[in-house]
Amino acid sequence: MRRPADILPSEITDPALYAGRRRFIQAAAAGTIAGALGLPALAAPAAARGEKLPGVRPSQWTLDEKPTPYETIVSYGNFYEFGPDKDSPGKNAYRLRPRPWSVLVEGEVKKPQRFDIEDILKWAPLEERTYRMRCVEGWSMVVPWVGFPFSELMKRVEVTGNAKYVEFWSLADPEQMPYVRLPLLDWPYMEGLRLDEAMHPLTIFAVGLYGEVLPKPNGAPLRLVVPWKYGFKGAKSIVRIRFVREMPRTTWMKAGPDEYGFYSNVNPDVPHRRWSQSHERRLGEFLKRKTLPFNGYAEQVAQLYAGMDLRKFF
Ligand SMILES: Nc1nc2c(c(=O)[nH]1)N[C@H]1C(S)=C(S)[C@@H](COP(=O)(O)O)O[C@H]1N2
Ligand SMILES: [Mo]
Repeated sequence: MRRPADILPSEITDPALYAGRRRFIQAAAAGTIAGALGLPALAAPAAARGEKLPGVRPSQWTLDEKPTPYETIVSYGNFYEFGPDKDSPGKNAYRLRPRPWSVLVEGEVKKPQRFDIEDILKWAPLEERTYRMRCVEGWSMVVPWVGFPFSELMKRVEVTGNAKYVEFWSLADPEQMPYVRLPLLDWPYMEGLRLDEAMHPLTIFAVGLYGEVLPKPNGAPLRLVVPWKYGFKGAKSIVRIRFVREMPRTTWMKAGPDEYGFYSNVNPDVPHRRWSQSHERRLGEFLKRKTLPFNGYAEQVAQLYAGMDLRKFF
């Protein structure tokens, strides 16, 4: 069958790539696949969709809000390795090759190791986590991620007592990512968390959305998701994780130290240097909404920052 040229290669999936296939068949037989969990039904999608992820369970951490349509999530966003515009990732990320893929975990750990994405998918307890996401630019969406707590990965490498922070490094391959040849940002893209933030149960590594493998524009095959922080904390297409003693100087801190702080908690009371953060536009909606402290997750995360001046530590 001929495929229209506008279908991203990312959406044409070789089933043999996914080691989870056997588990998928077992899960299907047991009736536990995502489809049986009442995932949102979709109108007929415009383009071919990704492969279903097996064994995805519902989560107590999920949000009961209407998800942003799949087409919007994959076609509007930031992924500067593929260009500077909101539609650049949707147009150009077909160049990304998310298989084979591995992630090196090193630094202050007893067992530094390289994880293959196929192996991660075998052991990771995948959950559907519908999260509210807020970009520092003032738009937001609701994304039904599929992912697992980052703490599950931490257990496997045995983080030492010296580790205070963790760095997340994205791929920077000019063959796949044309814009890393330009100095848009200090490549590779790097973000960081304090250790207690990294261990928080809301912090996940996403491997999918809408029950399917993660689309390339959203950071295939795996990316960080921290729902109470601005979207840029969620590094995409991660190849290296390093546990460290010192607070890292992240890509966005280097790009604008007075505009992007290390913490980057969603905070309607602390304006960006060039614009207010008090309101946001949910993609697909006309009227703006009030931005909530910690993006609505204050009850779960505010205690992480007890005693800190959040105007200073923005
Ligand atoms: N490697 C990399 N990760 C990135 C970015 C990027 O440019 N490069 N952009 C960030 C920003 S600013 C946002 S808002 C989110 C948007 O992606 P999403 O819509 O898939 O969450 O990705 C974040 N992660
Ligand atoms: Mo963003």
